[in-house]
Amino acid sequence: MSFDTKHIRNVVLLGHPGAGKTTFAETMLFESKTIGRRGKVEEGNTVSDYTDIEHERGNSIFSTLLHDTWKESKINVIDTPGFDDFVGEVVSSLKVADTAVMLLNAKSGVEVGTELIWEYIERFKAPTIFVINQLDHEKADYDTTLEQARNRFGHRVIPIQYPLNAGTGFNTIVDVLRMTTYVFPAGGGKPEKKPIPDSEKDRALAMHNALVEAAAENEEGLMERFFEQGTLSEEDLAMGLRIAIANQQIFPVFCCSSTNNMGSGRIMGFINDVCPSPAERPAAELEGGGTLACDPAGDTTVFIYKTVTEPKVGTVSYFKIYSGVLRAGDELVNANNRTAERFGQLYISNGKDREPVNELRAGDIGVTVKLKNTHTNQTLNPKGNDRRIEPMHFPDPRVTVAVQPPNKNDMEKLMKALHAIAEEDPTLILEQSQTLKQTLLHGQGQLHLEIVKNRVERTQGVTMDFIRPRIAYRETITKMANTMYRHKKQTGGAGQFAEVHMRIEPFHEGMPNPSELTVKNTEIDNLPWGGKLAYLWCIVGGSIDAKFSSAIKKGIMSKMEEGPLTGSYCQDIRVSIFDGKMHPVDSNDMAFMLASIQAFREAFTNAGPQLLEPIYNLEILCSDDVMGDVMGDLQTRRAIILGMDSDGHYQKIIARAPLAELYMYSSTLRSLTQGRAKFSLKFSEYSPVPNDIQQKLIEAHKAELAEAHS
Ligand SMILES: Nc1nc2c(ncn2[C@@H]2O[C@H](COP(=O)(O)OP(=O)(O)O)[C@@H](O)[C@H]2O)c(=O)[nH]1
Ligand SMILES: [Mg+2]
Repeated sequence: MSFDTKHIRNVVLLGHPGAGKTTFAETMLFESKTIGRRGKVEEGNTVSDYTDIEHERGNSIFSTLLHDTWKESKINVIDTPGFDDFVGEVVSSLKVADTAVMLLNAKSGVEVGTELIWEYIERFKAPTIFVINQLDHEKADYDTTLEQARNRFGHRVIPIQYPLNAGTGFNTIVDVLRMTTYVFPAGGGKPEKKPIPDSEKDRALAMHNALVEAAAENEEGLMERFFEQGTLSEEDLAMGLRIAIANQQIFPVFCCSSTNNMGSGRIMGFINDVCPSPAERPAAELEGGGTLACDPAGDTTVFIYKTVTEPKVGTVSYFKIYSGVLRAGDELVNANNRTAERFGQLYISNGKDREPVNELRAGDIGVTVKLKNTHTNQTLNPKGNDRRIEPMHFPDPRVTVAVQPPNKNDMEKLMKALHAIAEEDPTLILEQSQTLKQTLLHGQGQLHLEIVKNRVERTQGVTMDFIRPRIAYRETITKMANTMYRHKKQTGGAGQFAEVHMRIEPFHEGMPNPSELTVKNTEIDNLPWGGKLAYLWCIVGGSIDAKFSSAIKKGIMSKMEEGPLTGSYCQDIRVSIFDGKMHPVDSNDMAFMLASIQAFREAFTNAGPQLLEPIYNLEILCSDDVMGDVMGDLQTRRAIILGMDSDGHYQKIIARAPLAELYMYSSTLRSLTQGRAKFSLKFSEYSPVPNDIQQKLIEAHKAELAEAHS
């Protein structure tokens, strides 16, 4: 059966790992009678966590598409992993969802994962409801959790429910929207509705009025009626809430115990009654400008938000229909690469179970298989229409490892496997680094990379080792040096002769011409790896013919590419060629190039050579109690603290540190803080390596060369 756009609700479950998203999803499916038995995360039998890796780890790694029906609505539910290693899954799920459901754990309140995800909720301007879960836990603390949420996310966080008896015996919720009390039977499920007890009437009424006022606030008509009548009719209240939620003016708060199956029915009811349908969200933005309204009568536009490869099946593509109707058998054209694709079968999905359907309408989310050449972030339309939904933007990688197979012969196989995974996972970047002569994997965290490794080994049968990536050092000089070099070879017939006199200096923008030299020609090149080479031709009186200038420069460039200290790129150097000698027969380009290489090497060594290393800006957010440990650890990493800022019960640390000291920082930080910190990383600049470390690096390079030549 196919659902009308106005009866579709797309929700994404978000929250810190362990908040109870997967368990909550399970109770939604159970309460809506989509499944007959509730699985448990611990027993590895939930609908959402269905992969082997998830069973082994005991938590979600991938986003999972589920669906159920509640009253008139089909609710598509995307369960997401909470770890920031898998933030890509949060981004893609938020892209296609119309309402975010943020789960808070009543025993731990607002956590680092909550904070991280909030950034994305704001970025996507997603209508959001909060669910305070685990109210049955002996340490459940509703008031503190609510207070933290209001402190962090503002007064738009407004409770619709509060628990009467949070803790081990939890079974009662006061609902201040309906002004009723829900009392659940022992096994959960459908609650009994009772009047609000006298002792709670004042509190409930005050909360009800706050809710009504907030709902009226953003609509002039409602505000007037509110002032006239002192309250709002149920219809007006529902309308006010709809508008306020769609516009992110209210983030309502609900109560729940997922394991005891208490509360999910009311939340699904609210999603059905009040949360926006896909057509009630702002029109989708198109790449290159313009927007596309979610209209079932329009041309069909399908956006792929996720692809995975499944054994036996091949490519599985998850999509949202942004406009029109998609029918099984339809042929559409990929607007990104012009491939014609047939949607042979359409499915709706509950984890690993897929059910075929004949058609899906604008706003709905579905699955298809066996598309030939269509990947995440691409859009398909009928032939002749090439609109593209604005693609998703994923965060920059935060960890890098070099990979190699234990057996060198497996390299090709490994690359193929990694390519396939990188194609599915936009947060994984595979790089063949010419500079470092290593294959690099950039990801969101060590856990992310471990999962990739696990998948490669399991599905492709290739093993791989993670090794520390080399660091892309740079070389430069700190003072001026003059040198001359004579290249002379007499072998039988024609000989080789060239003599070059050069001066090298540190280059900086706008520096005056060198004293005592007459500059005939200046070339300033931007180097492909950053920094500059200034090349000055200062030959007067023709001691070297100008035709050899480019050979001399070529010699210099060859050393700039492979610096004299450690073989790294050189940058920000000015070379002036001011004298030399030629031989009428034996001088040629080759001779001048060789002379120039030697002259440069010698001059460089005498010019206070300095290694530079990449420095990164770090931003760390951690809870108060782990701040000391985080700072202590930073001190062992040659980090410089630039600033600190406290933000609720969180501390923000801004620091700079050399990349060489940040290998696997994500996992250190996680174990140091038990997951109560997050960080981001951005390249800042190159800066000088301390002397003792420079000496060690030079020695290591010498040893490497000696080994290569032995
Ligand atoms: N006591 C209690 N435990 C819960 C509740 N919801 C989930 N849990 C437990 O919390 C753990 C994490 O749950 P899970 O659904 O995997 O959390 P997720 O990481 O947010 O998907 C599991 O051991 C669940 O059994 C709840 O409402 N009450
Ligand atoms: Mg989960």
